[in-house]
Amino acid sequence: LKVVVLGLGYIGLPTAAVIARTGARVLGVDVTPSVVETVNSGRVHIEEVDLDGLVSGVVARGSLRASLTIEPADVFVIAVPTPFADDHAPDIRFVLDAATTIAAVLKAGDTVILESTSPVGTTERVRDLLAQLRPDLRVPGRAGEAADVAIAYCPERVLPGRILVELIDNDRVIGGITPRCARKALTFYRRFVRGACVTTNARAAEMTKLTENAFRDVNIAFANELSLVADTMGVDVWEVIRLANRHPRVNILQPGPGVGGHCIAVDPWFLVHADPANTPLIRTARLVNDGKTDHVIAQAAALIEAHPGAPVACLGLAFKANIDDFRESPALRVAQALSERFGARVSIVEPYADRLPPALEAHGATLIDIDTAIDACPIMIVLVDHDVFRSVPLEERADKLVLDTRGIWPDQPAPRSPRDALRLAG
Ligand code: SAJ
Repeated sequence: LKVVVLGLGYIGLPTAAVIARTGARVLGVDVTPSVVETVNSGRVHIEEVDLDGLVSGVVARGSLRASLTIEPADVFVIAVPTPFADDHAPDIRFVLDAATTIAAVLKAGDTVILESTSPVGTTERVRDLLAQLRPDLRVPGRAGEAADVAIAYCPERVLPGRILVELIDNDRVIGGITPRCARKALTFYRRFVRGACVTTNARAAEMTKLTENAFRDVNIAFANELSLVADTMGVDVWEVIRLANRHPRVNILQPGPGVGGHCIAVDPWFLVHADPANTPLIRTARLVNDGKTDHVIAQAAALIEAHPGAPVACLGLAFKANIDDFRESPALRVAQALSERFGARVSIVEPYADRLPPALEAHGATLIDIDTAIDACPIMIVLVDHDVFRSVPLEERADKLVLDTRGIWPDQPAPRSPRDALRLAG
């Protein structure tokens, strides 16, 4: 079996490597020369648990290669980004580019699978584009009609930090343009997926993916809204959630400085954009989560202003714990806003970064380690729940002024909130 994976990013590269491990010959195609070179030398350009060893192994065995140009294959997997424009309209240009690339080498008997998170109807657009570019091939149409190629949508569902485990263990939803397409794609996923493979149609599979991430966003928004109310009431939100979650049918997620990453902060907009009139809840959740970041910026600024001259450490830039991914990160937004306002008073601790993003450096922020922060910074703004921050014992931070947006230090003495700090400061 020969497989081409288009897009060697956070999803494409691990997927390509896992397929290569099953004995298939895999070609990874990417538009970025440095990515192709890195993979061909057996190395990885992204940080993900165990990915480096897997990639170096399959590249050394010759099962995985990377290239800027496509080759004929039996199965094509599209794993390219689907960003959105300023008005939140989904941008499926890269998916259509990938389909155009595939059209050049497509032959009867091949399977084309879209994995990128996409607005409902995208797989049908891929089908229509292939039909237009390759009038010599019969693309799937109605159920029961014969077709030369199979086309399906199968969303990735992996969690950064657990990608190699979840690629294999998670259940997969496989949506075919027709039931025959779904069955063909299912045979492919059965090579490496241990979880259940459930088939449906392409539109339902597309909406399922958007629904999963919108569900999480709405639930995080609930936690974030609670954190604001609890603050007004002078109650510890973490304790309230812990206690409420003892109810057998309540399971509240954790508040934070907002929602980041390239999925949960993006995908709900695809639903809102498709049907604005019927999505007030999903839309509001997005606004609540983005608004939480502004709230944290205001809280932190109030704390810093109440203690003139005191050095400040922002703990974390990543969009969530224990990863090196800074895309759409609320922590980064907070750190940026604070360094813009308070300049070189603000230092950043981020064990997953070698250097600061230029926008932060431009305002005089420096990257320091956690020990230096403990020694030098009386004000600490916790923005990411990295294990290395969580493990700082009370005796090293008892006298600090802390704004803990992730609830990692439940034993921190007051002032735990900036309101308390301001009260103490008079
Ligand atoms: N977050 C909170 N509170 C929580 C949980 C998360 O504030 O209780 C924040 C995180 O700090 C982060 C953001 O939400 O900023 C998103 O993190 P996440 O761990 O919820 O999700 P992602 O973006 O890493 O991965 C999600 C997953 N989707 C779901 O859990 C429904 C993953 O399974 C998907 O494959 C991935 O999106 C994707 O690629 O779509």
